[in-house]
Amino acid sequence: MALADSDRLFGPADDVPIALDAGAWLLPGWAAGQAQRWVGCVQEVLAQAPWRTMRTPGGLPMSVAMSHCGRWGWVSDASGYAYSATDPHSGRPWPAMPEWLWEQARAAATVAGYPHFAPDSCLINRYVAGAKMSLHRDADESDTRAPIVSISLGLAATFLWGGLERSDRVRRMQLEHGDVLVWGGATRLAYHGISPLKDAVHPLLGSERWNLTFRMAKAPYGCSP
Ligand code: MD3
Ligand code: FE
Repeated sequence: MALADSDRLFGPADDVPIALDAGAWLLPGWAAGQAQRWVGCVQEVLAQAPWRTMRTPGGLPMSVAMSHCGRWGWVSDASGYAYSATDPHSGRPWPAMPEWLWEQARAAATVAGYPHFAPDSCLINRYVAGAKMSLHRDADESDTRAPIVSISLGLAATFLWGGLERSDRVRRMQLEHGDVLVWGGATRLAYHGISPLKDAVHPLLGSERWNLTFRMAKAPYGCSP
């Protein structure tokens, strides 16, 4: 999010989460210092599961390209949305989640007050100019007591943040390179989306924005490591 350093009570390197709402926390720029390593991990995954665009159940191609790692990958096709243990493109299991990614997601969740976060799914989204994500809820996970941890890399985007009803007022906020957000509690089932990405150039990712979302797709929250 666009916070000037002078607006921060603590420097960006501190593990001090900012409360956005009940259960929702922002760690501004938390991933920026090791962005190279995040990118390297994503590239490792992409070598096994390349970017692809899926179709909505209605048959429209999505503008966001996706890949996955971890045990479960989110898939969308004519039969609906589901978590799948295999990549429909290769027929093989999804690439394993690099251990470093798992640890980072877990550390971010712990800082935000969710110490039992043990993600079994990581969705990787790629936005190019014009790509967007319409207002939706993430409700395909089996235990929504677990938060979702999201990491933004590359170009900044306008995040649309609504309420529990589709008709609720929508707030806008900028998600910047390195921002980490933890969505739990009452916000876990809030409507949200991304405005069409503006054309620009980022030093690390060029004309792209990547977003990683770590989830507990199937595991119950609270009894894991
Ligand atoms: C708020 N991705 O993949 S990340 C998605 O930037 C998704 O690619 C967006 O929405 C992106 O489902 C937004 C931030 C995010 C993720 C999950 C949430 C915000 C959330 C779940 C509940 C509330
Ligand atoms: Fe979402």
